[in-house]
Amino acid sequence: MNERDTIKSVLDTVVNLDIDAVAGQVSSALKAGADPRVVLNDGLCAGMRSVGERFQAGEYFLTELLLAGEVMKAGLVPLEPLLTRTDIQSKGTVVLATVKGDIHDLGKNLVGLMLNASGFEVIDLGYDVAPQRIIAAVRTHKARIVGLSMLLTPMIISLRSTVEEIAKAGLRDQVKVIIGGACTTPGLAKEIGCDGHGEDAMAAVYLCEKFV
Ligand code: B1M
Repeated sequence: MNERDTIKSVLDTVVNLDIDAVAGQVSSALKAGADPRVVLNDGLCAGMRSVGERFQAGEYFLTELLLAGEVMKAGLVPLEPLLTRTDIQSKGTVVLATVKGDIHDLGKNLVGLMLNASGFEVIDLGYDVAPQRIIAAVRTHKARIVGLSMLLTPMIISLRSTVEEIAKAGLRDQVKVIIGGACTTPGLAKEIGCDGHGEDAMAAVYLCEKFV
């Protein structure tokens, strides 16, 4: 199989929810010479988008969404060491969280992984995170950037109130706030007073590099 076919196999494995095969398919793609970031974006992430489309079409249900999350995690195992670098000086601290009310964390975790690989200290607060925890972490770690992830349209309220709380705490001049995740847009970022929007994990890294 050529490189492209192996990446397509990774995508298919995710869509078929084949948790036993996914790590092997990722390794085959890497052995065929594929760039780890391409395996991630065009294989694992594209597969997850396809799972989401099936869920929306009523072909997949919550059980399949849960399993897809586990398949993604299993597929990341051979990729993670290739996406992580430890030999660079810190570029500053980023506090990362999925907003209150939202438990999707795979995309946020990828953003954290890529930021870390690019030399940022990442304080990952996890998912369903209340604004006050974010504010406390910014103060404790003297963070320069807050990264907020959000995948559920109803949680735009939560995203907006997190940005407002950061401002009320008097930290808005101290930190840049960036957002990302399915259903966020550059327009939304502007509307709620953020400094930027990342389409994917690499875009988040480029934004953070711009800010430091
Ligand atoms: Co849910 N879910 N889910 N889900 N889920 C979506 C988001 C959905 C679009 C599916 C669909 O209907 N097509 C839909 C949301 C619709 C909407 O509101 N617009 C949805 C729904 C409805 C739900 C529930 C409400 C279902 C239910 O209970 N009936 C429920 C909500 C629970 C809650 O949060 N309160 C729910 C639950 C779940 C699971 C827990 C089962 C599971 C998550 C497991 C986990 O995260 N640990 C899950 C999954 C897996 C999905 C889909 C299929 C895949 C998400 C994912 O992990 N993608 C998703 C469909 C979709 O997104 N199209 C869906 C892979 C990941 C790497 O990509 O997160 O987009 P993503 O991150 C990308 C970019 O967005 C970006 O970079 C990442 C890498 O490129 N990015 C950032 C993300 N954060 C960023 C931050 C940045 C910058 C970039 O800066 C800070």
